[in-house]
Amino acid sequence: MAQKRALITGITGQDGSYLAEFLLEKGYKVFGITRRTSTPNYERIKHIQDKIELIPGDLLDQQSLTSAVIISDPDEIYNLAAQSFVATSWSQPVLTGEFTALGVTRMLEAVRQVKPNAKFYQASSSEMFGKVHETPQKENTPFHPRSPYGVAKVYGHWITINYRESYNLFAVSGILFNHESPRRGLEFVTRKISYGVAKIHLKEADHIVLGNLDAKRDWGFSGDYVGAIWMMLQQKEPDDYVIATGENHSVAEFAQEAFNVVGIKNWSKYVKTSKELYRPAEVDFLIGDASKAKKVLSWQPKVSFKDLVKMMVEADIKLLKKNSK
Ligand code: NAP
Ligand code: G4F
Repeated sequence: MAQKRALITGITGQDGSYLAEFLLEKGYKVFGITRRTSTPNYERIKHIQDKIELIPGDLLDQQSLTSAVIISDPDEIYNLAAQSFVATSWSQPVLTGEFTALGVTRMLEAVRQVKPNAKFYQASSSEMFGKVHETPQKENTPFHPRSPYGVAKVYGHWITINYRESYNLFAVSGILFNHESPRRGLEFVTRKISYGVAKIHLKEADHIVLGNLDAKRDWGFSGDYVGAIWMMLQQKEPDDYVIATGENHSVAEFAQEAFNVVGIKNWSKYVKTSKELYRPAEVDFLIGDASKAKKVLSWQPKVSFKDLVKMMVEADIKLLKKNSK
């Protein structure tokens, strides 16, 4: 059988790096789109860089996306690239719309024009549920986004379904709840906490400043979630799936568990809060129902909340020790 070919946008990001590893293990030829930066940003993929092919491109530039599809001639396309930080979407709402909403249409146009029989995955988000209309949230729960990011993701979700219905593309959307790892960006709350706790443990800092400690999220492990993404493209019929653990925890609980890893029980002594980190409109409570993915894709998460927190704190302690040498 011919070697399968995959094109990943957002390959330098958290999920892109785990997905590239996953596909290489399955024997794929992996291509990734990277945008031009003055300093290369390949930290998450440097261990596999000699095994993948990087193609320059940007979600803002139709021509580069079309060229990337021509060059890679993919069987499967994973559209993971986005302006993915919710807080930034209020300070850069137009850019967020260009990347996270219209960027999806640009990718779909490239697929439609160059390789309409390729399978296409869109990275949709539980942020689309926002001010939740039902609990737990599933595939047909109404959307009520609470940020320019969430609004852009709703557009990306529906344009994917629209291209499926208009042009008969195999285009699917994965509605993924929060997923984390030691490769998570430092601005997201879980990594901010794991990195902060590691610094406090190594006596490089004495506190962390956070925003809303009461928000609850359904946190899973990114390494588990890329398997579900791949499974969606292996189905006979295109369809959309919620991917989640079915368990949620508050930011305070995450912090408590992280301090617990380094033996600190009175965790609140080390956490300050700042109103400046509160969002103009908050998503208070997310918890997903992934029973469709369990039934159809035979997917379920492997890493528990406790193990995820431990993995992240231990990785940050190791990283800080290495950097101080
Ligand atoms: P991430 O770590 O922030 O990675 C985002 C990727 O997008 C990076 O590779 C980034 O490249 C790339 N990118 C951004 N703007 C671009 C542009 N204009 N042109 C080309 N590439 C661009 O995000 P992630 O956590 O891996 O998430 C992957 C996707 O899943 C995103 O679409 C996110 O919105 C969505 N999602 C994530 C979660 C989650 O909990 N992680 C949950 C639901 C949905 P640079 O390295 O150059 O910045
Ligand atoms: O870690 P966060 O920034 O992630 P958020 O907003 O849930 O978004 C992530 O998950 C989405 C899936 O639901 C993805 F689509 C999206 O791309 C991204 O990966 O914030 C989580 C919660 C929020 O309620 C926030 O208000 O933590 C609260 N929080 C409290 N203190 C904080 C902080 N968030 C950040 N980033 N930094 C804080 O200091």
